[in-house]
Amino acid sequence: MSGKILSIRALEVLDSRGNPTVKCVLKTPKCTVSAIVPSGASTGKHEALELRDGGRRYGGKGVRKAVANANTALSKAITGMDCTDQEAIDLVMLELDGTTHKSKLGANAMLAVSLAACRAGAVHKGVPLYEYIRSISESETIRLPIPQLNIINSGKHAGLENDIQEHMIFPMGFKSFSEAMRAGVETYHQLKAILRKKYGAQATLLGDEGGFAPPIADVNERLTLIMDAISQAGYGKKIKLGLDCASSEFFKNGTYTLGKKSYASAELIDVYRQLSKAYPLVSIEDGMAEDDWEGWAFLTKQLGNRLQLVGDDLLVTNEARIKRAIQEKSCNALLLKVNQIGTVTESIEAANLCVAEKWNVVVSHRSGETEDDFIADLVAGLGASQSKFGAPARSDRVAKYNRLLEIEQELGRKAKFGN
Ligand code: 2PG
Ligand code: MG
Repeated sequence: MSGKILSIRALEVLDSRGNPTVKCVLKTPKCTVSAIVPSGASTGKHEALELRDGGRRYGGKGVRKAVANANTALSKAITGMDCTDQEAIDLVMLELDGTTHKSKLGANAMLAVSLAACRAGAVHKGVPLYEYIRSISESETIRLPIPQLNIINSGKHAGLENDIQEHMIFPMGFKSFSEAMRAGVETYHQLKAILRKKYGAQATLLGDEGGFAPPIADVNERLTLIMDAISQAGYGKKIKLGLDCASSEFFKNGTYTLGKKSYASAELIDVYRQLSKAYPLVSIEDGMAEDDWEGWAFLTKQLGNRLQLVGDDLLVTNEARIKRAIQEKSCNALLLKVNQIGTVTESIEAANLCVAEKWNVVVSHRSGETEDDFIADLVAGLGASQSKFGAPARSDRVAKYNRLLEIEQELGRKAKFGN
């Protein structure tokens, strides 16, 4: 049956923070599929534009303009195209927008269409979405990722300033995704028990990504509690640690401020070095701010041989910035967020660029998510070695983990996992 796109219809729906976002429903003769766009809070300033309405409605966060763009200009251009031609669809949208940051039509409008088209493409090819993504990305293999689980939330995701944003566990010493998940979840529950006992039930309230947001100012204390949870859950050396510092959020006028202390780039790198000596830290994301290229190069020179250094706000899933980072040896891993760039094709290109460089690729959610589990198929289809989908709590996060568990079961003994 023809893969001709019969119609696309966009609408305004809500994300996990109760903010408006764009959903797209796409029809072909064979299927009706949909996709919903996520949204960040600690957003990088070089990300593609998330078009919001401004004004009073939803505190300015309405997406009626983006929805209208999808329903008029994009619909007109895309209707009649073949849903199995992802590259052509994305290219038409890019040309129609014509700006570097998708500021005319909005990356949220374009991504909703792009994701929905990809889902329809899989249906028409008669394969699971992850297999379809594997084929269009020409990735070597389907793989289940090591899940980075953000179990203590702070910074913007917990209403705080001048703080490290995410404290993650990396269940690495396991044979399968489901075993890694189980260990991560048991550690999460153990941490909850520890926090409740030590600080009371209030300390177990959750931040935006489902991790706990206890009133503990010191990062050492947080990591020590996580280590206690790992050991009490019985996982000793099998679970490692990672941080997303989201340092663009605490960088101003050339200085980083953590709590009440200020640091130059080199001093902050020393803090990271100390942390990596005191704890089994394997990964630091956004250790330096989005435009501190010098700081990034120094960080990588100092710690890049023993730590995974992930570029999020630095790279914004953008080919040009990734190329510069490769050239300047700024980091050694990519955080891939589809809404930072706005199309499936560009996301795949960003991943492939990094794979060719032997960088790790971490497929990531946003702090504002929905029930859409597209990124689970994306990480598996790209064969990327890691996912970052938050804590194992709240349906907006768990939807992705549940989809990965389903993919693992579907693949059976063929399922590859981790590196
Ligand atoms: C990050 C993300 C996801 P946000 O900084 O990596 O955890 O947060 O979506 O708020 O940018
Ligand atoms: Mg980040």
